[in-house]
Amino acid sequence: MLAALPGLSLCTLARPAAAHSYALGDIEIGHPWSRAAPANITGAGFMTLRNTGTTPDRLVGGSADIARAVEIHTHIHEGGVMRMRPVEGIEIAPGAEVQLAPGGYHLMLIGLKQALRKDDRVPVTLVFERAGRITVELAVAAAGASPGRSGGGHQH
Ligand SMILES: [Cu+2]
Repeated sequence: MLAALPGLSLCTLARPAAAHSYALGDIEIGHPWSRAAPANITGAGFMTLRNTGTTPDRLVGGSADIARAVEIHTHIHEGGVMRMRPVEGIEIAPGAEVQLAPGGYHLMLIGLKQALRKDDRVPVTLVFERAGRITVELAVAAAGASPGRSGGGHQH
């Protein structure tokens, strides 16, 4: 098996200007991004995970210099309220694509040591059960941005 090159850019097509992607073994990480946030609170990380191989893999953790801890969260509806709940990992089946996006799975950047500013690139290390670890850069969008939109604006 070939060793993966961390940070290898695939240079995706038909994506907004800020789009960027990475490959690690059979796992492709598409457009990791975040939203502008002040220091000392909690930030979030979003991306697309794709398994191009024939064996299931799982995102099982992460870390970032900018945060005290990185957790994997999902959102659940509970009594009509959206709540976040930590999960132990996110399964990526062979051929599957899993979205980490607002309202669903996301990385939680607990205890930001500095503010996330629009257009910053924030290194975050992702750990996969099989593929191993890779450091990707979250492209910071405006507060309230949603996937595939470079501007701010409000959605929902
Ligand atoms: Cu969360």
